[in-house]
Amino acid sequence: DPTLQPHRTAYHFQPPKFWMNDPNGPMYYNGVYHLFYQYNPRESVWGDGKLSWGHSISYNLVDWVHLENAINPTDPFDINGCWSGSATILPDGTPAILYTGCDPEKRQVQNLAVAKNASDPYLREWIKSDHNPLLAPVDDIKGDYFRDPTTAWQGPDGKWRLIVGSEICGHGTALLYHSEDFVSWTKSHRPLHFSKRTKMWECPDFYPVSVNGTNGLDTSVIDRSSKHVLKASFNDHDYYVIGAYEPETDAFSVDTDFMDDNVQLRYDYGVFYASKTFYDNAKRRRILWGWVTEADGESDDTKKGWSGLQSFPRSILLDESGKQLTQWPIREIESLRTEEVNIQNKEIEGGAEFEITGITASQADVEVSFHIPNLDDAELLLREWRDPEALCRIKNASAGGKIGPFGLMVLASDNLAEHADIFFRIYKGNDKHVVLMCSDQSRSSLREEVEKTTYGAFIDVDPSQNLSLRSLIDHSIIESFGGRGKTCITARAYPKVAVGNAARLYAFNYGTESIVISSLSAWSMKPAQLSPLHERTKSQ
Ligand code: DQQ
Repeated sequence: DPTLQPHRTAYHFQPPKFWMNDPNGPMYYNGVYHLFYQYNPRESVWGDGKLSWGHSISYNLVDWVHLENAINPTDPFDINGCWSGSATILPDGTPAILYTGCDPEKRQVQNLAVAKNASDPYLREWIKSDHNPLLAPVDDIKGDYFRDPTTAWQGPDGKWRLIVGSEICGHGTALLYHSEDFVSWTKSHRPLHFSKRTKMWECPDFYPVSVNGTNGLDTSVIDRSSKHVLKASFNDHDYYVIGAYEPETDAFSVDTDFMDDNVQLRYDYGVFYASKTFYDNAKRRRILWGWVTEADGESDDTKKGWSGLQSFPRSILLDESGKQLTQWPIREIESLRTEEVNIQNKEIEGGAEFEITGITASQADVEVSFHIPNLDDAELLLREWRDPEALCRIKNASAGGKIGPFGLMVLASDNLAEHADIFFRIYKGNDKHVVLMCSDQSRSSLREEVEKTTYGAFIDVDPSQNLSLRSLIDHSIIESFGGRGKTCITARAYPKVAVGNAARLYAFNYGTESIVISSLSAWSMKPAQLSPLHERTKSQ
């Protein structure tokens, strides 16, 4: 009932109820997409961590059928929780899951489970290996710093490789293991990578990306012209580095390292954590899922009966520059679009806003492209404004400027007592213009007890070209993509008034210089179908 559940999403993945965190083992197998996830089947909080792997399947990555849990904490090697892990499809076609188990002493170990019956289209049953645990924390690995195995990849020698997140001597580390048979694994003396500038790495991910290509690459692909991405989750964010991987020696040399003084790359500059990619060989793309946590309180989550979303799946590619990734909602999302409004070549004068009507603003997909007629008068970027998030907090949407703030006001009430703002500001830097993207939730709810964080990042684009923004709005989540997916910011908002049909959408420009909307398209979104298996078979 939407009046009782105004913040439940319509097309972002959620289980029917209770707590969900990290996406686990996403894969495409025999025509079916699988998503597993960290799931507490008892309540809407992470609680004691005795989590299961929830399991849902889909034919289009939009509509989902919820199945029974795939893995539950029932054995000594996972009795205190079945934690995050990844899927690998073995050469004989067997889907295999490697996951972290928490043992009776709360030590973290790595376990294997395989699909009981690979010809069951839904892969409902999973058998844990008799050899579990496969990996235990030995030597300098601490028992509580050893988790989240990746999808394994095969080297030219035919051996499997995988990495596990860890912290060794206080440094975030991707431990590297080798195996001939997927069951017995040996730790390499040299980790794949580590960083003295970070602590524990959670949920590492490691995969090839093609240079100048429009397709994704399967995890084991060895292509001398490709680059590799290493992602690690720490400090509440998913950071990545790009580098060159040599499969013969397992040497990985990064272009710029984690927490570099000048460049720090993140998948998303808002709420987005413990993400994982998989290769979709049906459509030859690499797809990214990320956990988007709640920003309301635990008691709200208990009252709502649920907590946690997954981001809408994004396809992920290396940007033309080779220096960063770009992300874009997978095109299947377009099947949910219904009523559409279009605006072309509309000037927004400084200090103006206008409402975009004709769609359901609480459940929408909005794409807009701005043209900036005159860049000459851009304000100077001051030296002390190095931190984009801090700059977005000081220069929020109500702080006037010259070129910007301009952008969208979403989940807005009709008197603008509530609104979340996604906007740009253009500055003059040392040798070029600097584009700032902000997602400001500070006025997103009249409720006081919810977090209303403001996020921000610079986008590496040339503002003399059109500047684009896409926002996926879904009741309590706003996923925004600036510069065609160069900078992504996901935010949560819990409006009190601007819910359901009361929500409005505006475009605004509170700078002094005029801005032109070269084009804007906005769509109402149909709800995705998310249902348990038995309901689905009833209605078919
Ligand atoms: N969540 C899992 C861990 C992982 C963490 C436990 C990241 O495996 O390190 O629920 O959110």
